[in-house]
Amino acid sequence: MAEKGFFITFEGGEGAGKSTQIARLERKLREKRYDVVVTREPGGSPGAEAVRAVILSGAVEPLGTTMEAILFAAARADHIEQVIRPALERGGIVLCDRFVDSSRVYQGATGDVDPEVLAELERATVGPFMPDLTLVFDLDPQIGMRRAAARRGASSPDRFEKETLDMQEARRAAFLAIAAREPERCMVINAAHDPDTVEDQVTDAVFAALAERVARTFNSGDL
Ligand code: T5A
Repeated sequence: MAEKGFFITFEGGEGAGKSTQIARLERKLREKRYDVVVTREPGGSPGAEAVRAVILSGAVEPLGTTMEAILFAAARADHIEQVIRPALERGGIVLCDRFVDSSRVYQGATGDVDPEVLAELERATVGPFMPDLTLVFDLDPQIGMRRAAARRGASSPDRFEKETLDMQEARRAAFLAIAAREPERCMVINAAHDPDTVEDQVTDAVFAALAERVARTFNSGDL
């Protein structure tokens, strides 16, 4: 979308290693003097973080998945306006842990929210702010849930971590389906490898996409 900045999202199931790789990529980009903004969903702005606490506590669950989808979308609208849009407009690189594909998968594919409602929410909130690159972290959910449980320690699982293995398998398939449908935006990362090997895949994908952006901008005469 934003021809000035560059918007990268990280998607996938629970415990796939997104946060770990975002921290590594942030370091690498800063070393190269890029203006980097690291953020996450749900959350990322004060208003959206307040919504995050309510959703992940499970307090909204009894109101149904459509209400959850509306709240995720409301949080996203605030996050875009407060954090993502300003960073992209000044030419920064935004690294966002989850974004609209998580709504498509968690609330749509496995949440039974009417696809037309989801599409309308997406149109009203995301609009032109679709990511330039989405890295889909693909991992066997059994491994992901084990990793998430190890990281969580004694604290209790959140609203979505509690769900069944079948549900997590369906989400894995739904993320892969998005990647297959939108290959120009999405790149699948094999998240089963050790962190250094995953980092190599992420680095290659991101720097190739950045180089492609520079080449396109140069060819268009905007430089
Ligand atoms: N949600 C979100 C929706 O339903 N709809 C939406 O629209 C949005 C935006 C958010 C929840 O909200 C839902 C989806 C989620 O369920 P969250 O707390 O933000 O929840 O959690 P997640 O995004 O799911 O992130 P996690 O923290 O569970 O996983 P990460 O970030 O993918 O994994 P990470 O890096 O924290 O790693 C987990 C553990 O594994 C280790 C790490 O050290 C850590 O201990 N690890 C590895 N171990 C072995 N090999 C590797 N390669 C490893 N990489 C990391």
